[in-house]
Amino acid sequence: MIDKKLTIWCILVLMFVSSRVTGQNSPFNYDESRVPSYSLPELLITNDGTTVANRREWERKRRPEVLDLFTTHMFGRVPNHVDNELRFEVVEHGLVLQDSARRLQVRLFFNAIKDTPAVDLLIYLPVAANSRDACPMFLGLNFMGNHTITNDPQVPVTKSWVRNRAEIGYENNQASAAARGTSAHRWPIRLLIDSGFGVATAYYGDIDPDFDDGFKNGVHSIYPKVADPTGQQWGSIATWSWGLSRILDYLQTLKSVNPKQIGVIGHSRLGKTSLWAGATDPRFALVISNESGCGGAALSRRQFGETVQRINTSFPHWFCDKFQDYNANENALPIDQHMLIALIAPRPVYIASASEDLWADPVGEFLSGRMAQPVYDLYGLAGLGVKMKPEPNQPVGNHVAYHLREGKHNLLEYDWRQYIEFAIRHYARNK
Ligand code: GTR
Repeated sequence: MIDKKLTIWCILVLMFVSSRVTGQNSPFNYDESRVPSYSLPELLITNDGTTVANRREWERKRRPEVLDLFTTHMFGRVPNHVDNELRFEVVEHGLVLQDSARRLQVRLFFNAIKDTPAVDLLIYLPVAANSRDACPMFLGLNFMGNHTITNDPQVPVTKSWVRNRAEIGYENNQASAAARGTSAHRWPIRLLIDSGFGVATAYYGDIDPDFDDGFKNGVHSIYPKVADPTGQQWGSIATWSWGLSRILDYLQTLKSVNPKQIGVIGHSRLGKTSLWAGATDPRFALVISNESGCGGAALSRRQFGETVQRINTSFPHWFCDKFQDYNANENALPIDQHMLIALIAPRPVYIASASEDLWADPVGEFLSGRMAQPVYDLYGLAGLGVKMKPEPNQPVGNHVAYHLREGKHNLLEYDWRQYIEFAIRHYARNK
């Protein structure tokens, strides 16, 4: 019986992996010529039909409307009574990387009660040896626990619920020390520190474990589900984004950090999360979407690779229930993902894809950046500067930037090098 189950499971995984890479034998479309014709919702026409002519009208009228449309139809609404005042406790600090960086471990409690779920924050800051300037930072959530992003033995193994993964010793939904450093390639701390950047991360499952449990765990457990016939309960992506804002509250209090130079970054589902965090919280100085795909930077109407129906079926807890109305019904959405990018304007946004990551639709990710341009135009800011998706490893753009990294779905040093340059360029301009 177990063998049979295992075999079926393996076949499903193989089908998914092969469809992700080659697109063969897949019910999903990987053929550009089969992308349906579609027209995108108007970015600059308000719900009552007036055309937005300037920044003021965008900021006063259309932007709040678009933000509300994403909240209502896609990500869900943070309950009004959520307590945004978290408590912070510094748990540990020390010097690392031959004393060129300071490590800070901080525990965030969701509210005043000590036993509520907590988020463990791991921060590395450059030791400003020859500079009096506060540092810029990147903040991003991680997939497997803080101990997986570094070989630093001072970072404890997460005690939170984790998805089982035998290859790194995760069993019975418990993390293991065997996973230490296994995601370090995604977090080039040395490169960041040497480039003058601080970096902060937390395990996303500390905020809300990534499975569909009907609002029983993580931050959802403190604010239990109330009946909502409109289907606007906040999904997990909204909770993770909210958590990023709470972490930002803390980072902005650090003296050695420039509070106006904290960018948010995320890969894949956490790229969807960083985009929503950037849209909802203008304090994020720049936003990076690494291969965020469907529900992130990719235009839903293209139905290329992962579709709305597929994402809502595999991950019903990521979005609000209302988003299910658009399964195989993308054209009924009052929004598409170019409008999510536009919500970040006038702040810089970087969208990245990978050449073998067709599941995330690199063309659709590029196009959402291009179609957000009318809002950047209102601010007189240059965007991608090209009409077509560039060749691999040829970054393009200005306030909206893009690259297609050669290779698979991942977050690699190549990507980080582009983000660091992008941030240096923009922060130098806004000094
Ligand atoms: C996939 C999902 C994508 C993406 C990815 C990830 O299974 O279909 O939307 O989010 O997971 O987060 O790794």
